[in-house]
Amino acid sequence: SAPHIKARCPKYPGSETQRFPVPDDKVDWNTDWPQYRPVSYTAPSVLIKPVWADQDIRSFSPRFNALDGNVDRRSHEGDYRVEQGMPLNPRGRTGLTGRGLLGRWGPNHAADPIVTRWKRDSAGQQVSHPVSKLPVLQFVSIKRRDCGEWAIPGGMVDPGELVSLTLQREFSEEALNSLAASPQDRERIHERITQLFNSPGLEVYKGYVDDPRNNDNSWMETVAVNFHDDTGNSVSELPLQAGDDAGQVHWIDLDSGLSLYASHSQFLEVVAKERHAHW
Ligand code: RP5
Ligand code: MG
Ligand code: MG
Repeated sequence: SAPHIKARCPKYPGSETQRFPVPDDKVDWNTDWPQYRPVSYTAPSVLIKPVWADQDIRSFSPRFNALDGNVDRRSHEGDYRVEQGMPLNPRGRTGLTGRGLLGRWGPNHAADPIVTRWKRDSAGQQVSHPVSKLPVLQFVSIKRRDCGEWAIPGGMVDPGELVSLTLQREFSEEALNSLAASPQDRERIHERITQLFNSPGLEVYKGYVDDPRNNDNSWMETVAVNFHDDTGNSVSELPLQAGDDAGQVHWIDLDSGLSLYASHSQFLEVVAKERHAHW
């Protein structure tokens, strides 16, 4: 796989901390680099010990590469290295150690629901792309409030939570604003989308995410699953409303020119190819 890029962004998100610059040819841990002096940084929001975060590495003994109580510290990428008690990013150096904005040492597990429909004109006919001549897919995208980038409405898997539940819950929270809905409306939302989310879905990616919050000792991993509303009469008709960590929500056309958060466009490319859609 190509060396991670966003995990080496010069300025660490939400801070003024600058990463130690890591050139492409020094990303691999197997490349000797005695001059490497990564910056240590853990965000104040993590240091105050919220429930979703681990303790300081010196004050507890996590079981890495294992299911540790109900915290899954296994990686989708296989066993990662642990050196001097510290887990090592499976994709290599990032110029920063600690946890940054991430709660868990090692892998931080997320799930990404990719909800799609065919683009249609006002007469309800599928729209094809003028150049590729292939039908155009649209997906539900949210604008992240932390960085302003458009993204899949994904989120963290709670300890012990089934990924299938995370997918539906995060979609409801971020794209349908279920957290702010009345109990009645929440029930209605739930009824409308349960059928789609109970369908098997198409798993398009499982593994490391090139996320700007990553660092040498903690990183994002995800399971991205595509739920497709082929006829356009299930979620396609639901009113989208941004909620929780999403500032806006829209149906966006799938296209190779999309510039999205982390490595999300890579997941959408798989969806487009699998469904023989324009990319
Ligand atoms: C990305 O961060 C994942 O792909 C997922 O979309 C997201 C989860 O983090 P939060 O949205 O909870 O910040 O790496
Ligand atoms: Mg969320
Ligand atoms: Mg999110």
